[in-house]
Amino acid sequence: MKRLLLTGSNGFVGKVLLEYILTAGYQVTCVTASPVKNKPLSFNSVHLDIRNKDAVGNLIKKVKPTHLVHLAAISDVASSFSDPLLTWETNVFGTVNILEATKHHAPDCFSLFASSSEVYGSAFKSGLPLDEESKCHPLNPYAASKLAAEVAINQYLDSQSVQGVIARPFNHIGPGQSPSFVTASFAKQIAMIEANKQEPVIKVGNLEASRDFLDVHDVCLAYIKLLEENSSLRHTTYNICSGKAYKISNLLEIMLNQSSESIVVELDPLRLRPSDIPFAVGNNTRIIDDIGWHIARPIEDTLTLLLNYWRHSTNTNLHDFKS
Ligand code: A2R
Ligand code: GDD
Repeated sequence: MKRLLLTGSNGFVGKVLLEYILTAGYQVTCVTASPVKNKPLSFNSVHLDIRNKDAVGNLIKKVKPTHLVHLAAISDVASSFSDPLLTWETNVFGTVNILEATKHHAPDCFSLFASSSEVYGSAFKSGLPLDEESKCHPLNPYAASKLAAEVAINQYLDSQSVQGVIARPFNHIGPGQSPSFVTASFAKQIAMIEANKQEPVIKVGNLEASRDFLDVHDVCLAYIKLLEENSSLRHTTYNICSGKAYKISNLLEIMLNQSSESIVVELDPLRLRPSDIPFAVGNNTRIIDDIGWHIARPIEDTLTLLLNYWRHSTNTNLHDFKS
């Protein structure tokens, strides 16, 4: 029986990935930071703090996973600036706790570690799509902590017999993402305007930046493929990206065109960042060549789904996220 431990299962990606993991036939144990209210029947759920070495060790000793996906993290740049210590403790020491426990209690386990395209940082200033060999120059505590975690992971993979792979996903979006991220923010505001809950003015930050956007489902399908085809992987680090640059102003235009409201676009200086990477696009040759992953969902379709999700949420007051 394939036993999979999933950390961060309550997060944006975790909720989507869990469905794919269950469909793929794994017996799943989810790790959440806070207790789960309604105990599910289809998987086990445990709440613990990954910074707690003993709790992580005891869980891995008990479950003895054959596969592990480590998503739990402080995952946004703003939080990493406001609480860098928590970011480093969670993203680096939390990951080391998992590596240590796996090494001792589940030596045959194959682990997938979610890193981030943010690790490339100022290397993006080359203006070229970056591949996995590009030198990383992180520009914020989140990115630096993820790169430090990668250094630790690589050391365990190279010399301590731990088995695994590092994924570097680029911007992934979809329903369920916090509106602190750009496309969810735009979708929420348009939905609020349509529901007469916001004046017809959409507040935006830097519209000139370009990013490599992916549907969260395509990222999760890459994770599943990396897990399932782990014995044929030729590398330890994989970009998950489209290779295409999407300008933020173009995404906004696509979304505004889907609304019948007449909406004014207003620059909100608070949404501008002290330093913003103008162009962040990845090279996906490695993951295509090695496991044949490809993008199945055009980003335009994801934007439509996102907008409809926020229209539904706004009308039913399902969410109290701030934009
Ligand atoms: O704050 P919660 O209860 O929602 O839990 C978050 C969980 N988490 C932790 N779990 C256990 N012990 C901790 N000390 C701890 N700190 C945070 O990680 C949350 O459910 C999850 C992360 O979910 P999101 O913030 O929604 O991130 P997302 O977008 O799902 O990204 C998944 C991964 C992250 O490692 C990113 O850095 C990477 O993909 O790119
Ligand atoms: N959040 C936000 N809100 N960003 C805006 C806005 C706005 O109203 N208007 C323009 N932007 C611009 C930002 O300045 C940035 O250039 C771009 O939109 C994308 O911003 P985010 O969606 O916040 O994502 P990010 O690129 O900073 O980082 C995200 O993606 C990385 C790669 O997946 C984060 O999710 C990282 O944690 C992740 O690693």
